[in-house]
Amino acid sequence: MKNYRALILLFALVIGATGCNAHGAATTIAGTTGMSSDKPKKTYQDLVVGFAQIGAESEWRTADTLSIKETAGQLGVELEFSDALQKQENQITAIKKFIAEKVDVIGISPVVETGWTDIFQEAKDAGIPIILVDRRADVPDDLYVTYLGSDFLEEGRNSARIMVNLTNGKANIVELVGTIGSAPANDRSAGFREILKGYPGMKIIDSASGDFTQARGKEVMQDFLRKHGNTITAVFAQNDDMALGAIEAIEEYGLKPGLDIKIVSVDAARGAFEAMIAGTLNATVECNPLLGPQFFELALKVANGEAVPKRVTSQEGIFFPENAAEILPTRKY
Ligand code: GZL
Repeated sequence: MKNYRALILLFALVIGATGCNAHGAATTIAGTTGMSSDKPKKTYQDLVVGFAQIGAESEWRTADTLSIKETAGQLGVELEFSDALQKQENQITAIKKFIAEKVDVIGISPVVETGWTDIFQEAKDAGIPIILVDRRADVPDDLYVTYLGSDFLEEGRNSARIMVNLTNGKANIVELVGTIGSAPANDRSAGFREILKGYPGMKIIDSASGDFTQARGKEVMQDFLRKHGNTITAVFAQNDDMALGAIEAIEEYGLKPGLDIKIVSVDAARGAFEAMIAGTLNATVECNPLLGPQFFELALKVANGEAVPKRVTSQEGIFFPENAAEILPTRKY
């Protein structure tokens, strides 16, 4: 009798430790979605993905969201999409919802780098893999499967190299920083300063966050002009939206953006090309938001338990006023 009970107990334990996600795919114990050899491979049409987007703060983000949604529609993926209005607590709530819905894969662009370990562990315990898209999270490697996004450090380095050339190695620079604590803000600042170390004539005389928005970028630039006036000779804007805000502020102050004050920004969104054509922006370093196709390709592989690289970077260029008019019609965002 004892053996029979033991057998029943063992059987119950095994069943209790495994579960099924939204679509019947068995998940193995403690957090990995494994595919037994005899299970049929998932296709895009039976894939359910939860995506926790940051918000709609910039042209870049709008293009990124469009790429995710359009690609899901084209592939026939069931997409649960959440816009967090740039608040981490809303992204955490979204992940909890995706876990409850037992989606196959979770994608997230973390608004800031820290504060994710607990919720990512919950997803792992539920057997739902996480893909980082666009921005990095400061978590142990086992809590996400892969990170798809740009090399923000190199974007900062390239911005500085361009600024040195534009100013012949001598400038009083004000820096418009992105969202405080975000990977792009941290890395673009670090990469920019790494290059400037070699140029003592390049001085950062002020730095403040415009939170990646045009409105805040304008307000911060107005503050800089009140404090430093025409001693400012250059602006490093960590995205195009803040650069456009700075351009407005500089014009209202009575100086010529692009001439009196050189401006370099990041993203290479449509507004930047229009500003370069107007002569008010001197260069933009591309940060590609069209991550939808790569994201869903990774998501399907991950859902089928296939190996994927831990880091996937997007290819990007640098653009200048000389050929902005010719390139603008070819831009997708
Ligand atoms: C960068 C992305 C940044 C963009 C901003 O990959 O996270 O966030 O540079 C956007 O425009 O708001």
